[in-house]
Amino acid sequence: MGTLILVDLQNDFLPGGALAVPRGDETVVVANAVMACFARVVATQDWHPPAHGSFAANHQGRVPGEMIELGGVAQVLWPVHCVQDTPGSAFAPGLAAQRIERVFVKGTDPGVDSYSGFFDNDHRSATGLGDDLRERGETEVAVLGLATDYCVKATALDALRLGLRVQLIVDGCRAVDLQPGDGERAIAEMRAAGIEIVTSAELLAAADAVTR
Ligand code: VGL
Ligand code: ZN
Repeated sequence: MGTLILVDLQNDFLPGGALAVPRGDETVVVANAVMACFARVVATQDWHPPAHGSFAANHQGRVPGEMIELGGVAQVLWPVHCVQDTPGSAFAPGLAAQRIERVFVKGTDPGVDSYSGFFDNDHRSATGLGDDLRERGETEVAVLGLATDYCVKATALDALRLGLRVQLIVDGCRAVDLQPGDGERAIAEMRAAGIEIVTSAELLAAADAVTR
């Protein structure tokens, strides 16, 4: 049955939030629906200190969307978002968060960003998610959440690199699309890497067939 990884289903990524992902709110109902198809549900949470280096506001004269270098890697500058212990970093309203067994925070080091739920962007420090899955002998994960072209993609690709079988629940994801088509290109990249692209309807139909 595998582990479902919910990526960054947080207020600041929903319409009206600080880093709003278009139609990001539509992922919540999909997340809730597919939880029952998995043995275990875990989540990642973007969890930045106020002084985080990915915030344009922390670099004089810079605006969101510009590129800098942070922690030795190329970095898009973002609006201030998902600051630790603020309403913007809380899980989305309506998410069945009581079904989440463990939460892995990321982006806590002000000197480097972390799109992946497994490692910082410089791949030097880990969140604990990889160890958690390995200790449990997990071999299969499914990923959904926000945003397709950043944290979902990075999380799914890292899971694959760790040797896991990875499904992307595509209707449970939405993209930032800084450039039109970024989300579609991210999905193509994941598919080409060996990630299985599935829909929630397919998962639910398969689960139904097993219990019938
Ligand atoms: C994300 C940009 C900055 C994401 C997080 O969750 O995809 N994107 N921080
Ligand atoms: Zn962030």
